[in-house]
Amino acid sequence: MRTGRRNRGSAGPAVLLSLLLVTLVVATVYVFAARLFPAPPPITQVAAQVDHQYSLTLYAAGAAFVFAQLGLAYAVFRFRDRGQHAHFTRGNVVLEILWTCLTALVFLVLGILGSRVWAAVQFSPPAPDTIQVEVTGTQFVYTFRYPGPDGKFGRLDPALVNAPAGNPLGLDPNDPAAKDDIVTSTLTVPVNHPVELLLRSQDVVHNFFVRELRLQQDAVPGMLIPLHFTADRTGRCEIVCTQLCGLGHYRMRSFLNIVSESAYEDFLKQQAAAR
Ligand SMILES: [Cu+2]
Repeated sequence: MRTGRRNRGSAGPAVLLSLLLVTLVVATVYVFAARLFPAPPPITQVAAQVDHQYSLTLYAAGAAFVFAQLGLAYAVFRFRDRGQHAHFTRGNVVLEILWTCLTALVFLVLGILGSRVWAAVQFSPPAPDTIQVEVTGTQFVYTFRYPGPDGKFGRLDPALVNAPAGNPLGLDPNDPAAKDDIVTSTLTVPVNHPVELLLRSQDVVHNFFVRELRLQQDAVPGMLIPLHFTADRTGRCEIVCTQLCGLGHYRMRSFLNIVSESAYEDFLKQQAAAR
């Protein structure tokens, strides 16, 4: 009878694999705990709520990840081949039900908490004194339009779009409401003042993303998508496009300047004078 040492598996591979798993867990936890790639500080109340929600999700998912991977490392080592007979198990129904319900519960709670933050952006109407700015994505630039002193956006005609001639949006010169519209290549807004962006696209799907706002929204051709925020500090943030919108996608970016109320008024006057 061939039994004993010759059939017994070596402990080496099991030990190595367990150690590899433990090392990966430690390295992953370190990357997050040491904040190696921190996000810039949030500049709106909603952004701070998003961060809080993100931390909750990260802690819940992180705990599950650590337990699952350490459990795996333990199982690999503990149940390695020692020449014993393999065991067949049909599992444990009670345990299966328990951890399925537990996982569902974690998902539900995180989902319900997160939906409140999401709804604060998507479902709440902007305040009455909100400043509206239209944001147009075009391969591969952003163009911003302010309605001007009349508070009305003028008519756009796709047939009139001519960026080299200084009319990137196709403003209709025959529409009186279009006469005072201000078109810029960067976005300037006042601090502590609600702003509503109206996102549109001239060609393909783009995505408006500002890390400091924790806001990311697709701009879809044929749709006007509103997005509102109130920045609580002045500064300059990068606006990027996060949809792979073509070969020049990598250079599609602009800036969001958050300035004081008086600097904002000056900005509007300057732009109006430059028209
Ligand atoms: Cu784009």
